[in-house]
Amino acid sequence: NEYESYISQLTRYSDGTVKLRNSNIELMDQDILYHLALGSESHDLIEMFGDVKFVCMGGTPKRMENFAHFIMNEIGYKLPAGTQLQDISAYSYRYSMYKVGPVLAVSHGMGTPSVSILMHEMIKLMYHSRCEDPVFIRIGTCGGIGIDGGTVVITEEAYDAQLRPSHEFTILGKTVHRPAKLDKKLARELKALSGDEDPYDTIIGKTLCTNDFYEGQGRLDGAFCEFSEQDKMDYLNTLSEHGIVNIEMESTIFAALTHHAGIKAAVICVALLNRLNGDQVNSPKEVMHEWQQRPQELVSRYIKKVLAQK
Ligand code: DUR
Repeated sequence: NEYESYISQLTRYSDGTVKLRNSNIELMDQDILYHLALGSESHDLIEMFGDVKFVCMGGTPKRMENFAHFIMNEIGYKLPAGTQLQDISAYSYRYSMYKVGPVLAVSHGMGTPSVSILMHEMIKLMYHSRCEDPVFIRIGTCGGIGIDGGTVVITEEAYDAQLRPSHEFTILGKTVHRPAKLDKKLARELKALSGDEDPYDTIIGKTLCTNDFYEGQGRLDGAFCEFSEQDKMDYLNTLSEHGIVNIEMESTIFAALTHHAGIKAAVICVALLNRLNGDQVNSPKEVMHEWQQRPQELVSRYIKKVLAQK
């Protein structure tokens, strides 16, 4: 449609490389990506990252390091003899980043502010590196609503805590909303890669994004709780009536900034529990570890499929 082609003109050069919607950047002598420990002059970003096609993000450094090793094996990528995977952003002491051929695995921390800072720098990294048509995928965890722990959820649309399909920014003291849109086609493509043989469900649904894990997600077990169990259940049921199947803390900012940048994006989270049954995350750690492989497995199938088409 018209809006999409407008966004695409704003955000893409004809060769598919990322255009920045900020003319200040090209006027600067150098651009320091402070929280990644990279810079446009200190590093040859085109040489380092020019071939990146898939940017996979998740909360913790360890999970993303595991993902990097996993995807290396899956796509049969060989590191030069005698070398090891390295955390490219180690000296930021903020985020971790691993590169495996066309795949970047980056940790984004918890919640909106952390993801927001990273997204600005990752989008600029795509621009400086002249990456062509990169796809961003968040691989995360969430609380399910009416779904079992271990279920994989592909986000169809992200909603803020007031059930608006957008992310609210405060810029120069003013409130700005940007649509929290994800690529519907990509979501369907990912869903199609979930196998009938998988011993768990993979579903597409709406995701609620909150600014807190406890009171913000209607938990009864935070340091404070000034609502009743009935209030909590009423709230979760209202969410469910709106088609919301899971709750996490990053989807609206991730969707809003990728969409604003014209970057194709998806959010895939595994549910760690069914919030209709409780609030504590108490499954054995081996079980949760296995569950967290599930979104990675789906992303791997997608990456292998795209690479095979090239
Ligand atoms: N998360 C939630 N709620 C849950 C389970 C997981 O927000 O019930 C996600 C988002 C956040 C981190 O990054 O995991 C909090 O544990």
